[in-house]
Amino acid sequence: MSPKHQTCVVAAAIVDRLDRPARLLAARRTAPPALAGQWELPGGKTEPGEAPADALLRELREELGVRVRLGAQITGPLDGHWPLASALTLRLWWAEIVDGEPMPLQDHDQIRWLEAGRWLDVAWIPADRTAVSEMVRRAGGP
Ligand code: 9L3
Ligand code: MG
Repeated sequence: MSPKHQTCVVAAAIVDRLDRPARLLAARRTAPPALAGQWELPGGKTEPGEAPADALLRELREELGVRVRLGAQITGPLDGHWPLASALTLRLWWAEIVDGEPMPLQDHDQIRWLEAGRWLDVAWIPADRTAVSEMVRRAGGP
């Protein structure tokens, strides 16, 4: 299957403010068993025919009950995507909440705002940890 037809997983690094991020939102998964208890940047799979950014807005509405504004994409090493443990790849965007208070409505049992300097303090899913480490590294760079 060409990448064009592959299911894409999309997720958001929701921060308190896009122009000067300090706090980052982490969400703890309840399923599947292999990932339950691990923390992620919230998001999910695109549906057939759905644009990635639209899928992300839908997922964040469903999972957390918030409406967000997307910022820049956070590019990973695979054509801009981040590797996942499965055959899937992950696309990430910065995001800022414009409406609603985030709540774990489905797929998560806890959410947590991580303060500046503490973005690696939770047990991230390995793929997400790689991305968050790189985000921290880039923020500290020029
Ligand atoms: N996944 C990894 N990191 C993330 C997200 C949102 C998803 N930040 C992985 C976990 C699942 C797959 O992608 O194996 C599909 O995610 P979902 O649709 O179950 O949220
Ligand atoms: Mg999800």
